Amino acid sequence: MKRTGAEIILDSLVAHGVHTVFGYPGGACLPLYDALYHYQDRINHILVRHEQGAAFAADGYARASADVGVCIATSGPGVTNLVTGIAGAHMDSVPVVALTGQVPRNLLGTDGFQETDATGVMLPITKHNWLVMNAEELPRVMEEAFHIANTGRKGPVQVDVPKDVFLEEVEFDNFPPPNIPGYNPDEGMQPDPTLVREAAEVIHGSEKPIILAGHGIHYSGAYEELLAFAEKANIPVITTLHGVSSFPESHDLSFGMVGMHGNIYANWAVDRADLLISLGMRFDDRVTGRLEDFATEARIIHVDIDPAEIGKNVNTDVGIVADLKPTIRALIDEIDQLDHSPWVKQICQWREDHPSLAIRETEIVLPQWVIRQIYHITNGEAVVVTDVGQAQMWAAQHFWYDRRNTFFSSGGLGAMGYAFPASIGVKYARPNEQVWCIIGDGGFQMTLQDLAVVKEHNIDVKIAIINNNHLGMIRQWQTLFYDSRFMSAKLENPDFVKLAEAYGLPGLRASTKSDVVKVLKEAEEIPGPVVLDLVVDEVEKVYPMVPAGSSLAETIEGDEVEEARYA
Ligand SMILES: Cc1ncc(C[n+]2csc(CCOP(=O)(O)OP(=O)(O)O)c2C)c(N)n1
Repeated sequence: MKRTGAEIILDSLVAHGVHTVFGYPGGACLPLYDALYHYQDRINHILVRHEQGAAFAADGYARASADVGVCIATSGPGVTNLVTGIAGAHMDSVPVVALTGQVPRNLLGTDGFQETDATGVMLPITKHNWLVMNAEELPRVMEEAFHIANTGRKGPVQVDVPKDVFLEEVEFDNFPPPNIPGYNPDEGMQPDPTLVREAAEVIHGSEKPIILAGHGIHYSGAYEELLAFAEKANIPVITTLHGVSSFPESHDLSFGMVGMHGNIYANWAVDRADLLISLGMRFDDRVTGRLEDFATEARIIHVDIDPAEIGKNVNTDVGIVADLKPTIRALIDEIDQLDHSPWVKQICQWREDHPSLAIRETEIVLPQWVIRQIYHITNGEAVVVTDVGQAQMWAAQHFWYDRRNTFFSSGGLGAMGYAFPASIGVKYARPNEQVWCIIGDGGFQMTLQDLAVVKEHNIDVKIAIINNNHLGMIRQWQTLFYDSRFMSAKLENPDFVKLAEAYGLPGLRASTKSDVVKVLKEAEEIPGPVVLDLVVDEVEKVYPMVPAGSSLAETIEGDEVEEARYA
């Protein structure tokens, strides 16, 4: 059968169950858009208002589903606009296929109009990429693209296609199964039984163990296993930022998040543990604090799908390269029913004495209090997508996640502007769930143009701007580490309510506690997107905090000056 390059690409999307893609057209990919015209019954194309939003939305879609997210951009500025989103997906191991148009083959290398070395630009931030010089290659390349993106340690890939290759007609029968020499990720990869026995022995010898749960729990879907393992071994569970919502936070063994803004008792527990069982996490510096002083008394069992992670940042006593699900199952079989109640009690005592998540009683609207209200008003059932900065950390700390895979954030890259477009992708992946975008006034202004998108498609995303009229995290760092020399931390903001209205959306503002509760309730009742301008205290800081370069043991809880202000 004769098919054009563009048709082969779209057939591939359909074959992979992709029903929604996020993109922006341009000259080099117009033939792909022309083909899309005929696929509208099978593929829903969401026209974002900036390509960065397409990459973020594809990322959100992928994280919230078990599928690959797809974004489309044209050559030159289109592809360079994708870069931040793709870099974020790469850092956070999110499966995304970026389809990019390229100048026609005869113009390659001539500095043609809108020519960029797109595969060169994307090379370090994709798991793999291809410049497809012949439409005959497309069936193989598309299969490989989906396969590589969504297997092993997942990640973004890019397929760069010259304009005339989209148009080229070739004989096409079917998509060949991927066959990539040297790339054989074994899905459901079983752990080495000897290593599992070794790990079990180490666990049996430990008195103060901690489970550190990371992003890998979500990717492996190892929720039941994590729960059963923690309960059988009676081991406290502490998560990384990406591990949030992998273990029910109301569970007796849950002690929340570790790291730069982790709970002080969680940080102390990791600091003083004699064993860390690290599951699908990568010892990022935001987790470990000063590496030399990280968990110095602990032996380390590290399970990860990516062999490159074992021993990368910390020395490992038992390193297991495998899928978490079968590995945790094997560990459950191998260990005895254990009792670590003195250790659990000790951490509970720290929590009682140092309640990191307690919120001060104040007249003024504290941002963390607002997050808690969102939790209550949604009955804890919202899917939360956060941006980057203070609001991100408060959302991770003060919304309690009992439901699986309900917290999404730009963790590794920490890209402001992520949350709003990503929440659009999340909503397409989970149409029946309430999606809340929690974002700072700074971050919202990076990608707010997609208000047009949520209006156009009536995408029911609640946008909660935690508005402190500042780049809050910058102000916090300038206060703490630059003697309060505030440089470019204050924001002159637009009227977000009028802005919402200009886009044809409801906008609600609240600057008192009672109004916050009122507008959150109103937002819940509106069957569609809403912009909430939640005006909060301008100077509140995120605590606890491990100052950059300090160790987890040096976590600070708050400062007396702050406490005195509210006394
Ligand atoms: C694209 C990008 N630029 C700059 C930064 C550095 N940065 C981290 S947090 C932050 C302030 C965020 O301010 P806002 O979005 O208002 O959120 P807040 O911290 O006030 O909650 C900045 C500038 C970043 N993370 N991403």
